[in-house]
Amino acid sequence: LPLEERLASYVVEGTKEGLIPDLDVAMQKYSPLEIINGPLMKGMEEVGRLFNKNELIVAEVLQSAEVMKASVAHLEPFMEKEESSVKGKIILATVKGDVHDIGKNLVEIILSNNGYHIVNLGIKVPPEQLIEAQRREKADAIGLSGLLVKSAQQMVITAQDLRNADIDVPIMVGGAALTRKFTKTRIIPEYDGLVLYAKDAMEGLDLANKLMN
Ligand code: B1M
Repeated sequence: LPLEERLASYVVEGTKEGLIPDLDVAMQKYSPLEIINGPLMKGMEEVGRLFNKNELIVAEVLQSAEVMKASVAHLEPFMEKEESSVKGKIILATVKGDVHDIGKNLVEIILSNNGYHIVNLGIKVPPEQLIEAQRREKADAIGLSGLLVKSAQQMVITAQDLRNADIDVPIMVGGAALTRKFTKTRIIPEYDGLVLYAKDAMEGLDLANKLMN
């Protein structure tokens, strides 16, 4: 198989045998982010498709997630870093009921490589925990991630709870369950602060930079 297809197939097959040497070869041709957003994401999309058709079980999807995480961990030291003073503090969380964290952790890497101090609260984070963290950390923005359809609704609830706790810092939302339209029609009316949608981690960085300026 050509290199790009091999990279996608590590994710689909959930195997790490040969992965690291191939990542190193790929880095002679592509940037770390191009590798993640290209062949590795393509593999993940295929995993999602097969899982949807019941051709993969959760345990196998977990193996694929491990390959994705190992790849990101290997590529991370080679990503471009901006040596700057801290531009701002951002809390990140995957919303209550949702365990998907690969995308959120990618957002953390991109933001922290570009001058942001990140407080990553992890997965299945209930609104109360976010409220407590915001009171403690006084972050400049809160980032919510979610991949399940029900996570979109959970973001609305979270935004309402934050508002009821008198929090109005900008919220950035992202994850496969959402679209740009969602933030316009669903979250904004529920929240006093800005709610911005990022389709991927780089767009998340652009939004953060705009917010801080
Ligand atoms: Co699950 N899963 N999963 N899963 N899983 C999906 C999301 C699904 C679409 C698969 C499918 O059926 N086709 C489906 C959701 C269906 C729906 O709700 N409509 C699904 C399901 C059903 C489930 C379970 C319910 C399965 C079960 O148990 N029966 C279960 C849910 C458990 C729960 O959450 N309570 C479950 C579990 C799992 C695993 C644990 C096995 C594993 C996750 C491991 C982990 O994250 N640690 C897993 C995986 C890997 C997937 C798929 C295959 C891949 C997700 C992924 O990591 N993508 C996924 C199908 C798919 O998306 N193709 C699927 C790579 C990642 C880099 O992309 O997270 O989208 P993503 O992040 C992107 C952008 O969205 C954006 O930036 C990133 C790229 O730069 N982004 C942000 C994300 N967050 C952001 C935040 C921002 C800004 C941008 O600002 C704050």
